[in-house]
Amino acid sequence: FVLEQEMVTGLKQRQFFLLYQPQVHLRSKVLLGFEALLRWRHPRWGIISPMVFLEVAEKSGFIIQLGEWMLTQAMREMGKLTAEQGYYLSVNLSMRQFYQQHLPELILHIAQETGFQLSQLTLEVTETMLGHPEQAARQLQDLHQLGVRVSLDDFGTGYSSLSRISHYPLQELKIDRTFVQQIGTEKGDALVKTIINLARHLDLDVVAEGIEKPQQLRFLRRHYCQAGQGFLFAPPLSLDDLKNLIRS
Ligand code: G
Ligand code: G
Ligand code: MN
Ligand code: NA
Repeated sequence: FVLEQEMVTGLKQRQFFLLYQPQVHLRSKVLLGFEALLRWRHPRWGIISPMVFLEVAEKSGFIIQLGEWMLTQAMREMGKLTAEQGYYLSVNLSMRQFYQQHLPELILHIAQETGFQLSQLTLEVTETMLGHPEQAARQLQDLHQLGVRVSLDDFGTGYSSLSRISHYPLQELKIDRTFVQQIGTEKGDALVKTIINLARHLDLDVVAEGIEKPQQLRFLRRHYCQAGQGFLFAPPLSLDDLKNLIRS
């Protein structure tokens, strides 16, 4: 309850902010876009990870407001960069936010207000979020109509049925970092190869997350994973740091 009150106050007092982690083309290392990652700078508790507060926000329903703020902030901050240079912006949706009835209208409205090109937007949803298959399919269709891309985040860690995944209008699979970390073991190699092949067969782009080691990068390249993100390239960056990186 305290946490919830603090979040409400925090949003009013502009304590939330976004970092952006670069996503690169693995063969050329060309910058493709970035994933927006939410942070909370609390006046007494310091910087708080979304792992700590998202669950509370989701349970209380505050995520709806916070999610709207996040979408607006990300599209406002990134509108110009993405339009001028063709970068993609990825944002994470939470469960409640995804099933919010008016999400497509909301996204359209924010895009119009901020001048953001929706063709440059990728929405990340997790497998767990697709638990209500009919509703999920309808929402994904409506989002698809807007021209946004949809990415299946944390792929392989949930329980989605493969046959269902192949019927959803998805454009991208993200290989969860727990699999990337297992590259170099027999099982890890097999899992990662399988996910890359699955993506290819379903005609989906594939992005590996949590790439930390050159050996992981080599493996992913060798098996034709197109894109990735991770500390090996760059951590989540402030907007200023991101702009400096792009200039350099
Ligand atoms: O950046 P970090 O590793 O701290 O993120 C932790 C988790 O929080 C990740 O699972 C990430 O997907 C999630 N997350 C980060 N930013 C957002 C956001 O804006 N909205 C939602 N729903 N989840 C986010
Ligand atoms: O679940 P999702 O993919 O949205 O989470 C992204 C999270 O991964 C962010 O919290 C980000 O800080 C974290 N992250 C990004 N790069 C790396 C990395 O190379 N290694 C690890 N361990 N975490 C990373
Ligand atoms: Mn993500
Ligand atoms: Na993930």
